[in-house]
Amino acid sequence: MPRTTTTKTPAKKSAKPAAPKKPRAKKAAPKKTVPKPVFKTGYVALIGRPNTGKSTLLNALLGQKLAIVSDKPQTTRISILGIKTTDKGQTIFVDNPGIHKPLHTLNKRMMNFVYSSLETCDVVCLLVDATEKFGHGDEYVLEILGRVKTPVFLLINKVDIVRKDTVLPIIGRYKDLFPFREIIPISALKGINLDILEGLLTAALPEAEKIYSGEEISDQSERFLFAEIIREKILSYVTQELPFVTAVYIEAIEKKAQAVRDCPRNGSVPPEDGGMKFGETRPVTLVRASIFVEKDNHRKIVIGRHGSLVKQVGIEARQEIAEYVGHKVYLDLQVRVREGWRDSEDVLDLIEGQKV
Ligand SMILES: Nc1nc2c(ncn2[C@@H]2O[C@H](COP(=O)(O)OP(=O)(O)OP(=O)(O)O)[C@@H](O)[C@H]2O)c(=O)[nH]1
Ligand SMILES: [Mg+2]
Repeated sequence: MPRTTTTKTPAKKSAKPAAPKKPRAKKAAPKKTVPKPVFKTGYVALIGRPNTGKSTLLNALLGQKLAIVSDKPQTTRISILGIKTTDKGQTIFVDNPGIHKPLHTLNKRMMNFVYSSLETCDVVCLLVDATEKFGHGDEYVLEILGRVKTPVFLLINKVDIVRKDTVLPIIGRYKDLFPFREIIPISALKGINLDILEGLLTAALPEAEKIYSGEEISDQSERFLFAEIIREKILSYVTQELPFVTAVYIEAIEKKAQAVRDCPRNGSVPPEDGGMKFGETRPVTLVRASIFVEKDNHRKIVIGRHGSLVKQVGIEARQEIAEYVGHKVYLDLQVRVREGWRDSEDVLDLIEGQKV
């Protein structure tokens, strides 16, 4: 790491023996003033090329899954806040879409999230992938950072899967290209050096009162989270252009009380209704969602053979949503063609509107 730590050396003792102290007149004891603990608050923008691990890092720093993750580029489309409050401060991490050259209106909007995050943050964390070669995309990112006035930390991510001797040359290259405040090799997935990162970030933030209450951890709605969970499951099964042309829109969420009426033969209540009596009610959540694709052949792929793909997506998404709400969930998924939705302001407004 290029960071150098300075340790204070104790002041040299004088060779002369100290003169005996004269007795002093008694003074009134000064009032003890307890220094107010310093509280640091601010926004930290997580930026970088697609797939460098920004969302993985957000989840690791917050200790829970807030953002979806996939091995496909451009997974994150809308910025998400992860708010971490401790007795030392409140760090508001902003997970952003990956920096790329935008071709569609969707991508221009994604890049606008990055630009506004760079304008409003107190510290920027630029994530780079230690397993990837430096290229034009990285030059483009540094060009954008050239316009930023705030301190920039370079986080060399995924060091858990590279040889140790590959990290130093990466540091050397980046050091010559940009005046980074800190350079830290990390692994978002394995939690390597994240405590060091957090300490340095808190130190770099301004002294300020908290912005969000201590209980808030994110700015995303339940509706947006459900849409993202469904999209994450789709991303894990599709390839080629499919990840880019798929969007999820939650049509409706209904919370209901359902009676426990399915009486199994042995007379005991079903396991998910444990502790309940027949006739009692349990909460259930009904989610109706549309999966948008651009063409009919996309629709066929997402549905899969005899509906197998969308069924599997449904099973996995339902399970995760049920874990989140803590009770039974019914999920209805429909795959619909919305030609050119990536350039339709109306559809994009609809999808983005789910976040609030
Ligand atoms: N081995 C390893 N893999 C990682 C690490 N961090 C992230 N990944 C993987 O890298 C892939 C991309 O991770 P994401 O967190 O979705 O990346 P992102 O930067 O948010 O991507 P976009 O949203 O597309 O910009 C996933 O397969 C992660 O599991 C890491 O520290 N080590
Ligand atoms: Mg992401």
